[in-house]
Amino acid sequence: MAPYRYLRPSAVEITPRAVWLNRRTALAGLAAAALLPRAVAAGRFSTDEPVTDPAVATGYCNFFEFGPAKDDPPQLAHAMRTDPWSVAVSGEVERPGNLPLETLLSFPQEDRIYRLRCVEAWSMVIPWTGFPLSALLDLVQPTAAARYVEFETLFAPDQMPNQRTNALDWPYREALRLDEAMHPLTILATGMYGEPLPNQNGAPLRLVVPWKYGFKSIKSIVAIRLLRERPVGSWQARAPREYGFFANVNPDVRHPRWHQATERRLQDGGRIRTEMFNGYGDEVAHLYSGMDLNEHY
Ligand SMILES: Nc1nc2c(c(=O)[nH]1)N[C@H]1C(S)=C(S)[C@@H](COP(=O)(O)O)O[C@H]1N2
Ligand SMILES: [Mo]
Repeated sequence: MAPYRYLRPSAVEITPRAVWLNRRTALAGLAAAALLPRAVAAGRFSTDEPVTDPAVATGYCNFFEFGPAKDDPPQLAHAMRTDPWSVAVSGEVERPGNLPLETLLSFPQEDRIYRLRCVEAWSMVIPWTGFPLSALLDLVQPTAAARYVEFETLFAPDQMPNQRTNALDWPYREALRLDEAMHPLTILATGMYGEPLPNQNGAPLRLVVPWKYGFKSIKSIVAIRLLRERPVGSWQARAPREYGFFANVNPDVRHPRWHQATERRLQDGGRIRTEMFNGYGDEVAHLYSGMDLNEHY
C-alpha cells in the first residue's frame, strides 16, 4: 500500500456538491492507481442526503487536543505525525499485538455516507471510506470474557498543544459495548470524500459510530483494549451528567444545558428535527431492547 498523502488544509477548496461528485468520479481513477484507500461504491448503509461541503467538514472540527475552537484543528493538526502508525491491541484477546496501519489498510475498504450528529446540536453528512471495526476484532479474536472495547487517541503534547493543559484527562478515551463495536454500521474510517483522512478529522484512523453523538467517534486511534468491565470515557469522566456512556442520539433526552430535539445541518443552515438513533433505529434499536433509553444519556 502506498504511503498516505496528507490532505493539507490549504489544499481544501470550496467545492459545490456537483463538482465534488465529478471529482469523486475522477478520484476513482486515482484510487485504482493505489494512491488512495480502495473503496467500493457506497452501499446499503449510506444515506442519499446531500453531503456536506468538504471545506466545511474539514474546516469546522472538534479535536480538543488542538484546542477548543472549531478552527484550531484545521490550523494546527498538520503538526501531528501519522507515519509510521500502528494500533496496539491488548486485553481480553487471543491475539494481542501491534497492528501496523498498512495491515488495516489492506482490509477491504468501503464507502459509507453517514450523518454525524454532534452533542452540540450541529450535524453534517460525510462520505467516509473505511472498514467495519468487526474486521479488526475478528482478526484479534476477543476472548469469551470480553464485553467492552476501549479506544485511545495519540498522546503527544509536543504535537498537540492542548494536551499541555488539563482541559481533559488525556489521552482522549472512548468505548463501546462489544455488540455495538461488532455492529456493521460501526467503522474505522481511513478516508473521507475519497481522500485519506485529513489530520484534523482524525488521521490516519478514527472510529465512526453514526447513531451516537459525535464525541464517541474518537480520532487518531493508537490503542484498542478489550475489557471485562465498562470503562469511563474522557468526556464522561469530565461531566458525567452531560456525557453518558451510551450517548445514543435521542431527541427526547435533553443535554442539561440545551434540548436535543433539533439540530443545525451545517452549511445549508437549516434546523431539522433530530431522529432517534440519528435515523439508524431500524438497524440498531434491537441493541437496546429492555433498556430505558431516557435513563441512558
Ligand atoms: N481524539 C478526539 N476525538 C474526537 C474529538 C476530540 O476532541 N478528540 N471530538 C469528538 C467530537 S465532539 C466530534 S463531534 C467529532 C467531530 O468529528 P469531525 O471534526 O471529523 O467532524 O469527533 C470526535 N472525536
Ligand atoms: Mo461533538
